[in-house]
Amino acid sequence: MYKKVLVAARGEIALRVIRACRELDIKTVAVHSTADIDSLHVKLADEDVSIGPASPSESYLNIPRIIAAAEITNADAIHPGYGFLSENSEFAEICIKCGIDWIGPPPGLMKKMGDKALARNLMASAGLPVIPGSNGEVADEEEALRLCGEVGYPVMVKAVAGGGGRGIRIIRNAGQLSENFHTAAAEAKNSFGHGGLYIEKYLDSPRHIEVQILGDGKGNVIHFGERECSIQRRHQKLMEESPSPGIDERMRKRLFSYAVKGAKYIKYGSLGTVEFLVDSKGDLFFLEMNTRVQVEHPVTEMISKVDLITEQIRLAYTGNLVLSQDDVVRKGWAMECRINAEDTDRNFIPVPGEITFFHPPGGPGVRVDSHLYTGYTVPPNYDSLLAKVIVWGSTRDEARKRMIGALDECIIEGVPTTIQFLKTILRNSDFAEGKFDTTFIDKIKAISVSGYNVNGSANGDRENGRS
Ligand code: MV4
Repeated sequence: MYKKVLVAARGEIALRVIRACRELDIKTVAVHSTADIDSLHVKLADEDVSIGPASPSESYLNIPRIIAAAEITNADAIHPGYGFLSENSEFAEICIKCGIDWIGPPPGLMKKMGDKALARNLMASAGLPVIPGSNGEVADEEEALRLCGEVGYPVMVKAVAGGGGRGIRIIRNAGQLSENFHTAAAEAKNSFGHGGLYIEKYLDSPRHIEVQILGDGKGNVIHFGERECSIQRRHQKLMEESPSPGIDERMRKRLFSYAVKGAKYIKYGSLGTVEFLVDSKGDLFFLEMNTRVQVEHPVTEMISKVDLITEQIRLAYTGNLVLSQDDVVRKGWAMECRINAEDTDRNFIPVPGEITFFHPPGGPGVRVDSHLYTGYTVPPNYDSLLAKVIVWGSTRDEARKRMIGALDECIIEGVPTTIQFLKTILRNSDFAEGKFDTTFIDKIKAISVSGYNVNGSANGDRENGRS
């Protein structure tokens, strides 16, 4: 097994990888910017290397500095976590060329799946249903106009190099297409370095459901079930759960079959997630494939009792899948809430600052993945995720109620958090009945803004677990 792994990540996911390495008796190297010198992942790693100033481009996105840290600490492998360089195929290639193992998919596959238009074509070739739209990148506005005429409005114009909601627009008519096509291309070029666009029929009010897979890169792939991810605000997932309350067993089996089929077709290696949209008619379509571990992976770990990060590291080292599909037994219901340092009274603006008091929830079926500690200062330079609370219950309602209790217990003082907003969602009757899709947050915000009080007193609620 590896002797030493460099964790090229920060925050809670860096801690998560360090914990998996610790249980595999692997020494860990943390890299950190000067803004993260007091971070928990630095404290818990066996070694740490300061790689530069707070700015991501000079630290967590800086390939030479991360490679240098791996070389001076003699790390055998790099785990990228999520975010930053985790889906950067050039970084993966450089690691491998420098003789450092990449704990992730082969760079060529990362590159292919990072081209969202190519990913669509590959999955269509594998026999997966894809959303009607362009066959690859559209050449110019004329081709886009013709295609939209064929597909029918509304359509979604998406950036080939985008993903996760970045660089997408809903276009409702030809006039809007002319206005938006060139700005969308320019924005994509500016954001992703590539201005290519592709087109898909816009699916109204879909559910966003993803399937966790693990492949050995030789054509063997297993899945760990689905995750319901429709509770999103501006393409940022707020809550995830498994199983999905919105599909039946037949649909579930189809999702698994397509996800495994697609991953086998491209000979996928490592952890991966195949994302689908399920429309109101119950048709499912491939959306995109993520070539990294996801924020929401603990939901799958809670229902399958599999340590996905450990399996990913084992697979990177041995090249073989230890688990068979029959080894994956999913039981009960799991839910995850992402707690962010955001002010819901001010349009969810991120608010960094000192955590003056932190008390995580606990008890049966409650897991907290967080890098917080009392006295820690949340820097302004990175994402606003403070903690993930994940619960398990034998039924969905048991999980939902356990989550409400866990959020009630969770005390985070010093910065505003989204805890109360999350509880509003959990208490909503449509949510409680599993009746929601990707438009839910827009609907609930309309409801909650009217009767919702961020101080939590309006509904007799407790702000941050304090009365
Ligand atoms: C779509 C869609 C409907 N039709 N594509 C793409 C990135 C992912 N985060 C969400 N994406 C979507 N792609 C087509 N052809 C609906 C979504 C979508 C969504 C779109 C807008 C606002 C919120 C959303 C939440 C989940 C899914």
